[in-house]
Amino acid sequence: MVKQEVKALSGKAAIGGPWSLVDFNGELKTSKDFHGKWILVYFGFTHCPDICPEELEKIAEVVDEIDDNPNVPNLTPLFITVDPDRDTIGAMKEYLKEFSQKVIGFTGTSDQIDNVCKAFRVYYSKGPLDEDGDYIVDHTIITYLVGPDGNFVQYYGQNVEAPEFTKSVIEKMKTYKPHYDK
Ligand SMILES: [Cu+2]
Repeated sequence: MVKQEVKALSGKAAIGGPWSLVDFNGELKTSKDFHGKWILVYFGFTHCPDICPEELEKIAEVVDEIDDNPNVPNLTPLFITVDPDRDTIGAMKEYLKEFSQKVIGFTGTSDQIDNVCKAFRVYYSKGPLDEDGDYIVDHTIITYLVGPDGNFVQYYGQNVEAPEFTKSVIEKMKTYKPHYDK
């Protein structure tokens, strides 16, 4: 992530907001369905060669640590695809079970994906097709922590390792004050 993006993210303007997507069981879900829960939101795609697998492993580790901690609430991880053409609900389900039974996969129409990416200020761009018709999708690598009121709390970049990440989530949970003003 470039410096400017970090700056933008730490600004006052809201990150996140309402969204509606289709989960990997084929059910239409909205951000409201997760009110009352702590969630992690990560954007990626199942054909991602190395970054998404690494980030998903990290997320799975953080979530297990949090869920094992009796002093804090549980954490629900969401994986939202930036490649809805290839990431069907079946493909998402097959892929995500390799990492954790807890991660919920989301796909949707291009408009739905566009909207949620804009809300979280996630950038994504489909690359050129190679000779096999394969392509990669360049995308922002950030995991967002969203509180039970549905508001964004904190973001974690690729450089944040699982122990530091876990520690921060615990701290955010313990010092949390909800804002039910939406
Ligand atoms: Cu990726």
